[in-house]
Amino acid sequence: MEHLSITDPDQRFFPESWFLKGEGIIASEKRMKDLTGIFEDTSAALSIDPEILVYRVQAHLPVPENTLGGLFLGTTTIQPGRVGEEYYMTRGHFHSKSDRGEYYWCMHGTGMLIMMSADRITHAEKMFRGSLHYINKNTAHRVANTGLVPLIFGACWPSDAGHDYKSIERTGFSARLKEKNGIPCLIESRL
Ligand code: PAN
Ligand code: ZN
Repeated sequence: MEHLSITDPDQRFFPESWFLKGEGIIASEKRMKDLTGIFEDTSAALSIDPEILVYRVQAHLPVPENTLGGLFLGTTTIQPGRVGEEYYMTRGHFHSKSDRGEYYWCMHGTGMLIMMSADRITHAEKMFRGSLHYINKNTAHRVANTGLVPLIFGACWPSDAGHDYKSIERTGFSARLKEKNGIPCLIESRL
């Protein structure tokens, strides 16, 4: 970068779709076949086309993973849908460096941010266009789309946080978000 230079940004997003474009932006997708074991109702999960898209993530990673002092920014789009009584949702994770927090903010649709502390206390915050969420350190987090349209949210997290999916694969969250009588409710998990 030259002294006194004025340049265009290397990245941008499109406010209508929140699509990110530019240098250093990566994308990933999770289809039903990638989410084995995430939903409680395994026979309902098996009855859904394994190629169905559940969510897509785009992220801007300006520095290498594990860099201390940098930030990453992502957008996640979760399709509407259900597996049995559960809504389409992200896998959920703790951060590998468990004392790293994160911000989420909702840009489109409605959903629920489900958070679980290290001592397995689980609660949820409602997500809607304009909702802002601070995820504390040592807190597992996942998002469910409770609405009928795609849920789009942004995320910003430290570049040295990392993602620990194994703990959730092993022991899950202590509660699941299920639709009961048309209403999303947190229900104690079966072990
Ligand atoms: C988010 C999540 C994203 C997808 O960017 O990674 O919503 O969820 P899973 O990673 O649980 O599949 C974030 O929390 N980053 O730290
Ligand atoms: Zn995270």
